[in-house]
Amino acid sequence: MTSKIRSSEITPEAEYWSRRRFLKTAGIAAGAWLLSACAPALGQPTVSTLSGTPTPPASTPAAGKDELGDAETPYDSVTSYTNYYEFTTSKEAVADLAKNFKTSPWSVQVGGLVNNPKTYDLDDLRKQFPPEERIYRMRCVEAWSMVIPWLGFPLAKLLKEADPTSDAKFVRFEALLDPAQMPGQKSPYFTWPYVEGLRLDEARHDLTLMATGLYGKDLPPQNGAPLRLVVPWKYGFKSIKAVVKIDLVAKMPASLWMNASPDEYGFYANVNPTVPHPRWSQATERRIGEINRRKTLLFNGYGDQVASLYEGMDLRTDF
Ligand SMILES: Nc1nc2c(c(=O)[nH]1)N[C@H]1C(S)=C(S)[C@@H](COP(=O)(O)O)O[C@H]1N2
Ligand SMILES: [Mo]
Repeated sequence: MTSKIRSSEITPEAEYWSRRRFLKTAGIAAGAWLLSACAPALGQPTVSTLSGTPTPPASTPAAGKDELGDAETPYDSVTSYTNYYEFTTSKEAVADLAKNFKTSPWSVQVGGLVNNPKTYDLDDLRKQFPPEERIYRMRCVEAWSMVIPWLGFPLAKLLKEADPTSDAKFVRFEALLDPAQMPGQKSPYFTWPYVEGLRLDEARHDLTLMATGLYGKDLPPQNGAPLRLVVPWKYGFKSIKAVVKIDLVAKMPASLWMNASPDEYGFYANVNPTVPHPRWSQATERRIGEINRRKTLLFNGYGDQVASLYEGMDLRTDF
């Protein structure tokens, strides 16, 4: 059953529900649809895959919204379309490859230029810093985006306890290195483990979250269980998954992506529609589940809260 609906006739809500139903019923075909929807080089997806006149199932709660009124991306999409190069470069294949990933026991080593270095057991960390819900937009550098309701705690709380010394200027994050569990780490194209970094003031910003869950549940492995960073005003690759080490350092750390391709991926990686990626524009994005592209917002729409961090900087050279 297909119908030729022009995209102008599809309300966002109707599209949301048909998309949701589509994902549930279409199995692997949904992955193929998403791929064409998200790869910048490929064309627009056709709407002929959508069924007409969707009716929401009564048992499903209405989707929440972020502070701009954007609807949360359905759970199925958030958890089935993920970037996680430790497993594979195929976004649709991560969830299955990661399904047996061992997330317990898990410890996180906090150290470097701090007065209180400590290795935390994840269960203790979760008890000490109870999770709060934050609905954030996630904008991948590949020009697709989602709205995700995270559970987590502000990194600032953990940093306060670690007590950085006056020499500490940056925070360096390291993900798990375990090629036996993570087959993508056999790829010689990247310098494993995955590393990311923030300036100390960015790391202390209240928006910067250490996430342990999404949609009210524990993080699934493909989304970075049991602990990942979320920095909503930066491109998604900054939000490192499966964090095992957090170090305060004096010098700007080199990330996996800076090592792989320094002209394409800078340290700051603030979402910026006026600074194109060398191979594609960043002016617009595809919100997963929507037909038409959206304009990308400076700092992913969080400018009121974070622009002051970058006063006096040239965001074109410090990209
Ligand atoms: N360890 C690790 N973290 C990672 C990645 C990765 O490959 N490995 N991919 C990044 C990229 S490119 C994006 S867009 C986000 C995606 O997060 P999500 O899959 O939970 O939406 O995770 C980021 N964190
Ligand atoms: Mo990404």
